Amino acid sequence: MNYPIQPVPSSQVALKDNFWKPRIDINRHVTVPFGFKMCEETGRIDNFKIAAGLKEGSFSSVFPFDDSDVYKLIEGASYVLEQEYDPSLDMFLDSVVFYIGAAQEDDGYLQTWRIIDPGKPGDDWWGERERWTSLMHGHELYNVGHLYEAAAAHYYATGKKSLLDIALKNADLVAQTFGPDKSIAVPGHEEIEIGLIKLYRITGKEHYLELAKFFVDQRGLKENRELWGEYHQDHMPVRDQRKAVGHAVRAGYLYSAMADLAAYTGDFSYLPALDSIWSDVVHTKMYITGGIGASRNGEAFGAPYELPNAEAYAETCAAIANVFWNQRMFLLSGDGKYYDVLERTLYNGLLSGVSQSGDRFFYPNPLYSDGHTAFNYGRATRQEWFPCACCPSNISRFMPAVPAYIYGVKKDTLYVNLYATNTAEIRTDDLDLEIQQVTDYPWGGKVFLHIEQRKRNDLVLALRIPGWAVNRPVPGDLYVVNNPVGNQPEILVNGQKISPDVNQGYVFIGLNGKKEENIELFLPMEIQKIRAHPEVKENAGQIALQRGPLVYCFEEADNGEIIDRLKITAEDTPEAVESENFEGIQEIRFTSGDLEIRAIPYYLWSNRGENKMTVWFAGE
Ligand code: FUB
Ligand code: ZN
Repeated sequence: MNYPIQPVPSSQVALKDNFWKPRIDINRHVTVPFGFKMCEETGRIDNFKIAAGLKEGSFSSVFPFDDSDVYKLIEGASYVLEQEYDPSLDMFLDSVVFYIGAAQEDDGYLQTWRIIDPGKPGDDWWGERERWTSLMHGHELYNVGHLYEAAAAHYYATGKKSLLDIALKNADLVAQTFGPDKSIAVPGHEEIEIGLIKLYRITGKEHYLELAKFFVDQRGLKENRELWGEYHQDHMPVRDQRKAVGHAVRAGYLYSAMADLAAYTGDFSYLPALDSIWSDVVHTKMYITGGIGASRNGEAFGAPYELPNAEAYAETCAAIANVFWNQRMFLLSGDGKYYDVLERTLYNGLLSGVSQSGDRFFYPNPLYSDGHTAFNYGRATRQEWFPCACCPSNISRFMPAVPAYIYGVKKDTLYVNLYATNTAEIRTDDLDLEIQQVTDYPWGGKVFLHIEQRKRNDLVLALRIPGWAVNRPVPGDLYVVNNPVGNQPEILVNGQKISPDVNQGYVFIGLNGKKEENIELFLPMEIQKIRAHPEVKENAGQIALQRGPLVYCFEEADNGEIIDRLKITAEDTPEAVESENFEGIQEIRFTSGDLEIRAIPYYLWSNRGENKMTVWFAGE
């Protein structure tokens, strides 16, 4: 069993665009090396050396999940290697993998804080002296989930089994420990499930898949254990859950694992829960930026329509989890509504998590800042690192994976899900072709596609028509367009205009075996004024500006003190203009009274230090 739609892996997609490629290059040259440097400086790598007995010392960092940052960086570095080999990075990874292997106990156990000092316990984080007795907060299973994901990436990138063998040995220990006739427990932070499924995909060994299923199915079963409640999505069996609750990253990883289980086991009984939770999020709990997990209280989902702007949490990791989940929902269903959410999150609330320079980060991603309140763990702007460094390390592994979100394949159908200049090789049992995309998306809406079939097959090209291009910014009514644009998407096939019939967000174009085909897509790029559902009280009487997939915001650096007094009338006509401050960026300008107001894409904000900012402002 597998997902009916397969993503085309990054290794087959060569990005050549001016938007993602420079950012992926910065991730390669800055974010990944910087992350490893911070892991060295903060003792995260030393923890493995100390656990191995290769260095004197005590566990030197703050949280029990600090090992996971090293694993996430290895995952990111592996994708970097896969895209372009770098012998020095390969050797560096070998050295880190050596320390990880040296730290691993003989039976496969791996958790530096406990190996270094099993007497450390005492508070909530560290838990009890014995292994596996502090699963609620100790992150023993969370950490190794990231180890498994890193091992899979490292194996695919290098062909080496060094990290994979460490991961498998650990996973076998976990499988000997947990299960129906063994320890009945669940991880306090979901993540191991996704990792185990990756190990299953590599090895074909069913017990990894079964263990992932056990951990997911065990949640909320009160007959067997004391439940941990909503924060951990452990309040009722997962199939009965209908609302998004609790810690948003935990939830996003759980929902991703449920989608994986449906795909790989054929157990579709997870789907009613997934469908209903997804609607709950998208219709009532998601920011216009795609950010989720609005509440600072527990980094968690709030009540429906509880979407504060200044206090928004919208953690970068939760945006990443939202993308993971929505891609899986698309791969299961072929429905473009999932890509509408994915694209919104990707270009806005996820990309905002990393600075243009690649070495400054947001943990929360608010939609308003007064320029002073220290919303970002001690500062009112981006920070270079956090004691809890989950977001920077997550960004480092996410960015190089972006090319894998562009295409999907199902038998003779090629889905084009995201638009960016690239060349991709598609080789499956049914298809053998090269596709070229040329576009300046997200700044312009024209996309040129050239397809060259090496083996002439019937081919169906599924072109995604983003919801925003037909005045539907999100599935549902949480956000609507105040000034619906008249222009509709247009498509030309070999110069002939066709009438696009949009089905589940796609136009399906049958291409009957011609060697070469040219397709042109025109998406209307008018500026849209977006209004929130009336139940989002904070946004009453306000609008946000969007152009293409990008949500815009106003910064003090461009507009001075008037940020809190901005207003746009129905007659004001904002225009997209080349920015003078950010190269290659289209900003939005309009005149209010005698003032010229400027908006920049939300993801770019706070690249100029502490600064007032707002997404929503008075208007119609
Ligand atoms: O608990 C591990 C990670 O730290 C979570 O995913 C983040 O939300 C942060 O709390
Ligand atoms: Zn995070």
